This record gives sequence, C-alpha cells and structure tokens, in this order.
Amino acid sequence: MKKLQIPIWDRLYRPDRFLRDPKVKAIIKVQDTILEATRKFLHSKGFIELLVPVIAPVTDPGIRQAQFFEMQFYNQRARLVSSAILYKIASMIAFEKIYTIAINIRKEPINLENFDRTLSEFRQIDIEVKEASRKQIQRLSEDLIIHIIKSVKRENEEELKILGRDLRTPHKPFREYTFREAVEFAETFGYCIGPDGELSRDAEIALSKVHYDPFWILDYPKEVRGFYYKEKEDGTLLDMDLIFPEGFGEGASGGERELEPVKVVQRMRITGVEPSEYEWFLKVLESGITKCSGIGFGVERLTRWICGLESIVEAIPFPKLPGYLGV
Ligand code: ASN
Repeated sequence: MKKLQIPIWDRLYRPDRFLRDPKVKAIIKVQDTILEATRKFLHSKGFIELLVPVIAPVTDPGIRQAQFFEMQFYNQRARLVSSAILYKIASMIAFEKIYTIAINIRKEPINLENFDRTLSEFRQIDIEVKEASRKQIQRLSEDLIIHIIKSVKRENEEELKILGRDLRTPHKPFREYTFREAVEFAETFGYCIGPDGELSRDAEIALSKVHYDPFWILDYPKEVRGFYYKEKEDGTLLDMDLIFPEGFGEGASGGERELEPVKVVQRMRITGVEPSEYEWFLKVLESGITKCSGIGFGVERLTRWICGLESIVEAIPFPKLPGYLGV
C-alpha cells in the first residue's frame, strides 16, 4: 500500500490544494472506469439500474456498530438511508435483475483507526436477482470483479503507472471459508472473535494479508447480521462477505434473503429491531416474493484496493469521514 501523499486535512477541507494532483486525477479516472465497466457488465447480463432514495422513514438496521443519521422531514422523523437493501428486495416484485449505485450514509463511530477504510458517506454497487441462490451471486460477483480489473488494466495503464500499482487479475472461483473456518484461521495468528461476535478488523486484515486473490467468508452467525439474510438449519446464515486481498479487508457483503414475513419478524426481534417500524416492507413481503439473493460492493473500498491506496480518504473526491464533514 502506498503512503498517503496528501495530508488527510487537505483531502477533507482544501480541494483547491489536491484536485490537480496527478495521483488524485489518476484515482478518479480509475474510479470512472470501475463505474463504467460495472454498468456495461451488468447491462450485458440483462440488469436494469434502479434509483433508490436517500431519505426514508426507516432504513437498513443491519449496519453493525454504526447508527443512523436522523432528520426532520417536514413534520415527520426521517432517516438518511444506510443501505439500499429494503428497496432492492422490494423491486423484486416487478423485476428479475436490478442494480443500483446507491449513496449509503452511516453514523460510524469516530475512531482514527478506521480512517483507512470507513467513510460516513459512501456508495455501494448493489445487485439483486430474483430466484438466484447465494452461489449464483458469488459466481456473478467474481465475473464482475474480473471484468472490472481487466477494464482498468486495459484503459488505465498510464494511471496505474502513476499510482505505482501492479494490478493482478484474480482467478475464479475465489477461495471460500466458512465463518468458523475463518475464525480458526485467525486464531492461528493469535486473534479471536470480538465482543460483538464478529471477526475483529485486525483479524480480518491479517487474513486478507495472506491472500493474493479476493476470497469469500460464508455462513455468519445469525445474531451479528441483518434480518434479511436467510437462516440455515444449523443456525448460521446463507450470507457472505467478499474480502479483498493484500490487507485491504472487507469489500462486499450479501446473501440469500429471508422473505417469509413470519420468519423476518422473528429475525427482527432477535436482532433488536421493532417490526412495526417496518410495516411497509413486511407488506411488500406479504404480497409475495419467493426467492432472491444479492450483494453490495463498496465503491470506495473497491477503488482503494484496485488503486492500492493506504486510506479510503483517497478513494473519493470529497470525503466525509466519521466526525468530519469536510467540504
Ligand atoms: N449490501 C448488503 C446486501 O446486499 C446489505 C448492506 O449493505 N447492509 O446484503
């Protein structure tokens, strides 16, 4: 990973100082290729782009230690949307394959350690497919990642040279670990599960450092993830995280959805969510969606990995860091 070229405070508050920098321009051009390649690939597979809101009465509660930003929308209490998940699932009423490049806003804890990969405002390439299994979404994601990398290598030779990034095209299928196996692997490096039941950030980075291709972690425990993932008989979830290699860590998460209203309400209760707040979403489920699966890739995390950047701050032109509004 390359050391941050421009001080963090300039990146937040002085675009006049950094926007002309050749490295910054190179990153933004690579990001443009990533977005264009994503849209081209998904359209070629029959996906349509769905626009989703930024303000809503409720949003995705499965955002781990982060909280929501609340706001007043006329005389109603509203939230800034933390993930497109509810809208992706709702769209399955009418569509087979959708994607959205959605803005996600999360009140992440202010923690200087997180500045390498956590933003309060970021984008996700969110994908949802009717009748698809988790496995099908994994294969689609691998093809998408490989397509993006090949496009960047073809179109951004000069930019990659400026960034000093030697980008390797990954081989598919990507390696898979269950959450249990990943924990056991991390234990061999001296890490254990954090108090929140998740692999700690350091454990995940340690695993990421010993891989040269992205890899999957499957079957997270049901207590630590959102109510929208389907539970298996052994009590783990039909979900997955995609971990980028070389120490870049988590880059995407998704899974097969729980769509049976009774089970969704049960899972809401387990994860401390009040079902009455999600009435509209439960009505959507009651109207009948049989099966769907999806995934969301963090655009800035993908950019960070592809460009080989030390900090996520460099992977977005006008960053919003936890606690720092910037410009
Ligand atoms: N994008 C994730 C998914 O598709 C959900 C999330 O962002 N919390 O499952």
